Amino acid sequence: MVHDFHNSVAVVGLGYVGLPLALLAEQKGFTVTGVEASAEKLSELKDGVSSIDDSIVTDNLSGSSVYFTDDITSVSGCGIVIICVPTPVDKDKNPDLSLVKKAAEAAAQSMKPGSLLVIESTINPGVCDEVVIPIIESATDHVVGKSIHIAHCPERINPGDPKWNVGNINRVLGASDAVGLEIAFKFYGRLVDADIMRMGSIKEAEAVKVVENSFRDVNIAFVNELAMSFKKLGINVNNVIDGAATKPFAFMAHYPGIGVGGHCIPVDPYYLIEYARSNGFEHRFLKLARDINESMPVYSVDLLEQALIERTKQTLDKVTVCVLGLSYKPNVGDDRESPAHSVIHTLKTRGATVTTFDPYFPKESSAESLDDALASADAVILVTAHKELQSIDPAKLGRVEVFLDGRNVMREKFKDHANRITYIGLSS
Ligand code: SAJ
Repeated sequence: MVHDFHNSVAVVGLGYVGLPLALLAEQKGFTVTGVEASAEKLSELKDGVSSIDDSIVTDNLSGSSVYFTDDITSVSGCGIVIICVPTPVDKDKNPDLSLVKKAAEAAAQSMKPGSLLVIESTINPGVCDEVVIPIIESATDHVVGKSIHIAHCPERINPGDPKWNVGNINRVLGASDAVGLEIAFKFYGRLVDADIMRMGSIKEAEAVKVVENSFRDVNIAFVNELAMSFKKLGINVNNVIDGAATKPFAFMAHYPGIGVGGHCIPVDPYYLIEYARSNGFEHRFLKLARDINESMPVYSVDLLEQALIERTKQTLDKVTVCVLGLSYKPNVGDDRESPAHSVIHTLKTRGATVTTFDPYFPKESSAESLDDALASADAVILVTAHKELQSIDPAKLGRVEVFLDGRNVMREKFKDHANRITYIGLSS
């Protein structure tokens, strides 16, 4: 083990990004301090407990010697301090940097000369240079690039992914100065068994993350628009995408759905849109992609209502609709920016009675079980393709007459029930 100042590492924010990072660093021989503001989470961590679905946490939390604390001044003994706090958007989709700013200022006030502050939280280009560094230099005697170094290494955690984790995902790195870049490069080189690309500046590193996630958002918007178009043309867009994906180069399959949720994809484009706008450029394409993806929940409810009227002559204000799934993606319990919220709001606004069920959200579900949620339903909307929800048997759907499959995963199951239930997939 290298006994030097940069062998002591602090991680600020112990969520799905920070906790696996802290535990992996400990496994790699670093002395690790974990700073967590939530008293409840801190108490669980001290008891070796966490609800974070990540193999590194599952394998290493119990018996770990990470020093868990809520006292950010404890970073004073660490040569490397890594900030992994949330960077959400507010209700008007404006970036909210408040947690990053607070953590950076508090940490820097305790950090010693020669130490390195790394931000892993997703931030837009310009945040380090124009927000974080000025805050640090006005709140402390530090001179960034001299007494303290700043780097950005955007997190790339994919929640629930059994293959990719903080230990094996390639990373990009930008820093305020050459010394800081090398300290960071050495640290991540020891931490991860993957490639570390040194960018030309902190701004380039910040841009990588918002670009990779905006790339995904626009590709999803592309297939969502195709789905709406092909619905009119009587073409199954998923089959067409699968056909296009047989091309071994220059095509990357994405699939239409009832909406784009999560803490990354629907959020990160707004960081770039807002920063570019404040510098005189309008990202029309990124904004259009966001508008298309944000329109999918209402588009799906419209499809449901049309099918209900055709089959039962009833509008939504006359029926009970069961919404299945609150999470933004399958087999995880995370409802941040989930399209389920917009689907439920739209149904209620149109007068429908709504029941909900998500096995990962027992308390938030209106029914205690899937059967209870379905018992009184005249129609169903599947928002999340949890494996438990895909086990539904169409023959046991009681009086359900319309089933809208927001993730296009159950067409096969319903093909022999058309006499009783109108099945609608988004893909055709
Ligand atoms: N979605 C679609 N169609 C698609 C893919 C996704 O509608 O073809 C929807 C999902 O249903 C979900 C949302 O988009 O509601 C986001 O899905 P996601 O698979 O991108 O899941 P995330 O938010 O966990 O994205 C993470 C991101 N990782 C990081 O930001 C570090 C993202 O960059 C990854 O590309 C993604 O995982 C991944 O590849 O799984």
